[in-house]
Amino acid sequence: MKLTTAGESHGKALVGIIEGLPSNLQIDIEEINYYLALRQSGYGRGGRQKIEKDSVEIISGVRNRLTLGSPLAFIVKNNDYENWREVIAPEGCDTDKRKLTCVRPGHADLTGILKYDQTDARNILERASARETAARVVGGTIARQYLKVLGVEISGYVKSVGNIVDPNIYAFERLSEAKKHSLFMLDGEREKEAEKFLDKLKSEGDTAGGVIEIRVKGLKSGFGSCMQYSTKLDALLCGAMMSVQAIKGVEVGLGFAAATLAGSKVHDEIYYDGNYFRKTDNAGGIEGGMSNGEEIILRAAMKPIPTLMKGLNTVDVSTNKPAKAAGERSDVAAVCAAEIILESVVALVLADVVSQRLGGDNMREVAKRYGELR
Ligand code: EPS
Repeated sequence: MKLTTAGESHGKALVGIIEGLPSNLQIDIEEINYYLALRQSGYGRGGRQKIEKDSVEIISGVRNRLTLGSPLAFIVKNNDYENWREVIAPEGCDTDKRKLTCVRPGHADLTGILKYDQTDARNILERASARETAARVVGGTIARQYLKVLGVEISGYVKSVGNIVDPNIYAFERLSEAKKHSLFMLDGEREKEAEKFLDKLKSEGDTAGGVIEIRVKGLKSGFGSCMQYSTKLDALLCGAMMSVQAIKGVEVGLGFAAATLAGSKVHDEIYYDGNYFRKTDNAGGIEGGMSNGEEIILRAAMKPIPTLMKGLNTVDVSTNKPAKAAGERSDVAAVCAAEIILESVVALVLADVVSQRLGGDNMREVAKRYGELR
């Protein structure tokens, strides 16, 4: 199962095509719109989110809310296009307007204009922008609906904003509460502290990142493979998480902390009571590149957003003179958006490995084959 996306940040729309969906999967459009709205939410978002009210329009592959087994195509319109038409329209526009030459450190601007032989970083940033992730949330929610039929659920929360860290460990069942919080944090006191921290950064024209934890419950053992490096489940999940804009680090289970401990404190000992089980899950549900049936635990570190209202030192590439980087409007933090996007890309990877292992042209076959697994 594969998702391809297209679309620029201020273009007409974001577009996606999902190939490899079996027939007769029930598509819940309200749920897709719910996750699209969540991706736009969260304390610290900028003015753009007041302009957009994302909702999906399915173009093909679904009839009467059931997939047909054909490619599923969809669009998410950009309301802001009306304000940008004269700057960006494919049919012809004024490319001298809204030119961006004071390239932003930390963004794709400089390397992109050199690589693609451009003089205006708008031709780069429009696609590099995290606006693209709305399409991944649509695809990810459809993948989530496929997984849910098999009893696989994905959830998560924000573990830290800047250096305000929630050290608590939560049961999977509690994680869904996070979506009701302003920063998707489960610790109310720390969340208030984080809001104040973001207010201060906003007044200074600065930005922040954070750490997001994603968990998966209900995936049976044996997804992914130890037989070829390119099919290892942890590699696929970490690669997908790193592909989300601004993600700079990922870990599985104990992750980096495992490197500081003795082996006897790290590896999850094995017991049998009719079924194999563990008393700990330091491996984060993945051993040898395969799911081991325990909860999958993933964390991602998001860097601070690279568009700063105060503008970092840079070079104006039209003159090569020192300048302040462009900063028209910006989110102060987008950790809630990242949480939803990370859940979505995890869903896409898992739906893909499940469909590779089980095949199945229709959902009845998929569910039967999954049910027969040990
Ligand atoms: C982004 C810059 C901002 C963000 C945008 C990502 O957009 P604008 O330049 O229009 O103010 O709001 O994210 C979204 C539009 C979105 O929907 O997530 C960037 O440079 O990456």
